[in-house]
Amino acid sequence: MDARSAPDEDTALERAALDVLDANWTGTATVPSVGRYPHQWSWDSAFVAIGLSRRRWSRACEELLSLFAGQWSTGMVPHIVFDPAARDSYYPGPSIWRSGECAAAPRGVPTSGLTQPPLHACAVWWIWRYARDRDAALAFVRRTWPCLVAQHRYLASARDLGGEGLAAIVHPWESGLDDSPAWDAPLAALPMVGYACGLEDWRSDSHHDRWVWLALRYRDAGYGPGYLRDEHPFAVEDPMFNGIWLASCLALADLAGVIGADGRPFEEAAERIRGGLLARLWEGAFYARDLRAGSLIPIRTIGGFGPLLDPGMPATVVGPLVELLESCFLGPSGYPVPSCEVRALQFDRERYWRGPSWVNTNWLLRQAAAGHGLGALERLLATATLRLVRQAGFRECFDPFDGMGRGCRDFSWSAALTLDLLAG
Ligand code: 2M8
Repeated sequence: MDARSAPDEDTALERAALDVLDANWTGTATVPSVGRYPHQWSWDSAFVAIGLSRRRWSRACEELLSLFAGQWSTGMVPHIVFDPAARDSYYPGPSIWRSGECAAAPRGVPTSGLTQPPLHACAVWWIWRYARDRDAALAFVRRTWPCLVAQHRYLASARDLGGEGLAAIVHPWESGLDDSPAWDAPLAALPMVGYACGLEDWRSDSHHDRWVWLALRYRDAGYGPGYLRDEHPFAVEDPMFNGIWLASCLALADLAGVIGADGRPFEEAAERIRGGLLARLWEGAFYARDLRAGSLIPIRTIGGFGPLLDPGMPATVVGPLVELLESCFLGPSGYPVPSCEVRALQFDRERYWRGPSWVNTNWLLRQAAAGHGLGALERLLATATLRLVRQAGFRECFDPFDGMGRGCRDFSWSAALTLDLLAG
C-alpha cells in the first residue's frame, strides 16, 4: 500500500491524530498518554509542539510555555512537569522528587530533577516558521529566547562533565531512550539495590530499582552540580542527546537572526559539539561514552544516529552511518527503525527501547536525512512511519518485524508527528 496516495485517508488520519491530541490536552499541556503518563514530559512536549505548529499554532506555543514554567533557575528544563491533579498516579511522582525542597526549582510547580533531550529550540523554530501571525510569532520567540539560552548555558556548564564540550546525561531517563541496552553496563556497575516499587510490566523491572536509586541519590545530594561532577556514579555522553543539542544550537543561531541577537555563539557551540562528537564518540559508528568507566559502550543503537541531525557532519562520517543504518537496522526489519541493532544479543523486539520502532526517532532520522539531501531515505522513513500508524494506530511504539503496536494507545508524539509527516 502506498501510504501517501489517498487524500481522504490522509484527512481521516489527520482528524484521528488531532482527536488524540485534543483528548490528551489538560488545558495547559499535552500528556503523552492519559493512563500511563499523566503529566507533561519535556521532549514529548517539543514533539507535540512541532506537530501542532501547522494545525493548532497557539496551542503549540502554550505547550512550550507550560513546560518552561517548570524550568529551574539553573536553566535546567525538567524532564517531567507534574500535574497536581494527577499527582498520585505515576511512579516516581512529586513526593519522590521533592523539587519544592530545592532552592533552584520553581515555586508551586512540582517537577522531576532530571532533564531530557533539548529539542526545544528546534520546536520554537518550527513554531516561528509556520506562524501566520508574524507579530505573535515574534513575541513568542522573544518570550522563549531567555528560557532557551538558559537551558543551553546549563548544559554547557553543569553538564560538560567530560570537559570536552559534550553534555553528559546522569540518568538513563535523561536520554529519553530509557531502557536502551547502551545503559546496561553503566547500570550494572552500580551497587545492588532493591525497592519494592511494584513495577511489573513490559519495561525492564530489573533496571527499575537502579533507576530509582540513581534518582534518589541525586535528590539526596540536593541536585547539586558539584556532586554530579565528583560523585554521581552514572555519567554518559550520549550521541542522540548531543546530536539534538547541536541541532538546537543551530536553531538558536537562526532564531537569533529573528530577534536581532548575535547568532555566532550558538554556531560556535554547534561546532564545539560536532568536534566533541567526532573526537570522543566516533569509532566507525557513534557510541555512547561511559565517563565513569572511561570507555565507549560498544553497542549500536538508534542513539548512534543522533549526530546525523547535524547537517555539517562530514561526508566521511555520513556515508558509513547511512550504510550502517541500511545494513543493520533497516535491512533486517520490516518496519523501520528498530531501536537497537537487530543482530545484537541485547536486541528484543518487545521491550521498550531495546528493539521496537518509534515514531519520534523515525521522525528525527527523517529530518536528518533531509538535512543531508538523502531524498530516498527521507521518503522511505516518512512512508514507513505513516504505514505503521495507519495499520496499528498511534501506539507508543511498534514491533520492527510485523508492525504490531506496543505500549500505550493514543500516544501523543505518534499522533503529533503524524500531522507533520502528512503535511509533507
Ligand atoms: C518513557 O520514559 C518515562 C520516564 O521518563 C517512563 O518510562 O516512565 C520514555 O519513552 C521517554 O522517552 C518518554 O519521554 C516518556 C513519556 O512518553 O516515557
